Amino acid sequence: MAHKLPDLPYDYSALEPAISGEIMELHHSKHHNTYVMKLNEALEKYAEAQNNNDVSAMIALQGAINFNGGGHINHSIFWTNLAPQSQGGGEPPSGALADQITKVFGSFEGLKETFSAKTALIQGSGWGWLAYCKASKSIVFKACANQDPLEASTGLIPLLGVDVWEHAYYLQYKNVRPDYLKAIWSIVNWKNIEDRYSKAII
Ligand code: MN3
Repeated sequence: MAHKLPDLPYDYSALEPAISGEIMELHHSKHHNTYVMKLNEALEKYAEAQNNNDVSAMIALQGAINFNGGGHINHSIFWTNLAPQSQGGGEPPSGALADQITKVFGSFEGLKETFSAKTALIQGSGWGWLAYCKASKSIVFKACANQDPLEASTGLIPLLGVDVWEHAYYLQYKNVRPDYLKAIWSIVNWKNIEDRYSKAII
């Protein structure tokens, strides 16, 4: 069963001006699609290695599965974490999640400031995450390098992921990652994050 590139729940240009249509089209149809294709290739080889009982070959494929599988998982979350303003993008969270944000970060503004500042500092390529920690029953910020998938790497449950690979912003924001991180709050789909939070806390 091959993995497939999921459709975006909005048009490529629907997140403008925060993220340009050009970036969204390349990011989804080229970058994410490549992760999906390479994940499928790696999983085919993995199945072959399993058939041959070739443990060495299976181990050698772990890196490709982590990178491309992580890329597929991360982007699939990211697209649904965003929404055009006409579909609620940028509207602040409410209910239990809003209460949790105030408890942990002082306020919604405090969360945005902390998240943006820590994500801006990620060296090289990676992702900033707002996550749920089952052990502490609390939301936390976590940075991940490359395409390391949050839950498989840390046990934390992903709520909001922001991609800070240069392909996510460079065509529009050049080297100024903080400007991208400031603009993205105008298109964050807090309804999606509330849904993820309500499932995570069960
Ligand atoms: Mn990306």
